[in-house]
Amino acid sequence: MKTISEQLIKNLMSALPKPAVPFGLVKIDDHIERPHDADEAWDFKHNPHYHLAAAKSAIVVLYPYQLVNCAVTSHSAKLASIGYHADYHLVLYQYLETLAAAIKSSVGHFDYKIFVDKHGLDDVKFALEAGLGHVAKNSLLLNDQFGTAHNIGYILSTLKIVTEPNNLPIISLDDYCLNCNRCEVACPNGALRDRTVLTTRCRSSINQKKGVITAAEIDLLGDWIYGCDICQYACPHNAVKLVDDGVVDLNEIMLLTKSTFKHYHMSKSYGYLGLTRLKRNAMVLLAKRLGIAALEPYRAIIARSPLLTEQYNVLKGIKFGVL
Ligand code: B12
Ligand code: SF4
Ligand code: SF4
Repeated sequence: MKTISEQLIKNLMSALPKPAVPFGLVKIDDHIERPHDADEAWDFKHNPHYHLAAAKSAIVVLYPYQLVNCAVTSHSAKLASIGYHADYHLVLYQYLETLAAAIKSSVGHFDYKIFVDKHGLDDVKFALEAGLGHVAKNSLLLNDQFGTAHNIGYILSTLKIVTEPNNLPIISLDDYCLNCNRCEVACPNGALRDRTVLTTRCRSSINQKKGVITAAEIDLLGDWIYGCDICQYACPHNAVKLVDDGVVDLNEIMLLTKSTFKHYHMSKSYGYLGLTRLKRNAMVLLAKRLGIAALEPYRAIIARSPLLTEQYNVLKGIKFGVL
């Protein structure tokens, strides 16, 4: 079995052509306690051995990003900061691939699997166990240096980690939230309770859901076509930069073709939503702000898609207070 020390990882990371990122290590137990009724879905979410049978450790990395904010007009909408920047799924995956290759060239072959958001397992839990921060009241991992504006990724591998006995990762007992509750107050939908998100009320959850957005959900949507950063803006541990290109034009979204969508949007973190869901969100925001008449120029486009037609029918039944 191959071993690796924390110091070697640090040295290899500092030689990579990317900004320094905080990292931590997690030792994976040989035996994972499973509830008696655990099914495949449970294993996918909680059992590292389901993903890599001989997993011994994880190298967990926080990849910071700049939070951005900007003004919207009646026909534009905001993208979450992770949608403004290059797609973190790709960037962070590539970063971890490069790190894994550097480790291989140093210690020789080992098996590994990379996780960034969509690959299974609970990312916040891994970062927590790696001692990289604590779960904040906005439910995200809060790191003392980078606040909550970072993405989490890790290399699950068969490498045995060698740490100094007094240098083992400690689950953070610090709580940088203390008596603060600015995020809970700032959330326009009251979606934050007990450090978890009430997904039925969270705009980020609603604008990423599948299917039609119901009348009750439309009421909860704000200016966001993808995600929502309000509970991160509110946090004193985060810095927000004002930009003037952080919005998308809703009319332009309605006119996108498959190829223009692919060209301009597929390489962003919201590209996975696909063209139809993006148009669904644009339709909802246009109708909410300007009334159903704002969709008149797009009736032929809407008629070609069952989801957009269904969404149009929901919107038709709502009486909007037009801006
Ligand atoms: C599903 C999901 C969502 C859903 C539901 C979120 C949720 N909290 O359940 C929605 C769409 C709402 C969402 C929104 C966002 N998400 Co999200 N999401 C995920 C995903 C894919 C799975 C999370 C999950 O399984 N939730 C269901 C169960 C496990 O939730 P839970 O039991 O309530 O556990 C949550 C909390 O309780 C807490 N938690 C974990 N362990 C512990 C332990 C203790 C003791 C406590 C108290 C809490 C706690 O973290 C868990 C995940 O949020 C993860 C990636 C991953 N693979 O883990 C990213 C992830 C959590 N999301 C992320 C991001 C960036 C966001 C957004 C900021 C994006 C945006 N701008 O819109 C928002 C933030 C909303 C918010 N305030 O949380 C990042 C968070 C990075 C960080 N700093 O923590 C992750 C880790 C993706 C990544 N790899 O970077 N997300
Ligand atoms: S992402 Fe937006 S809607 Fe969701 S909990 Fe945070 S502030 Fe509330
Ligand atoms: S706003 Fe306050 S309560 Fe919310 S995550 Fe930041 S420090 Fe914690």
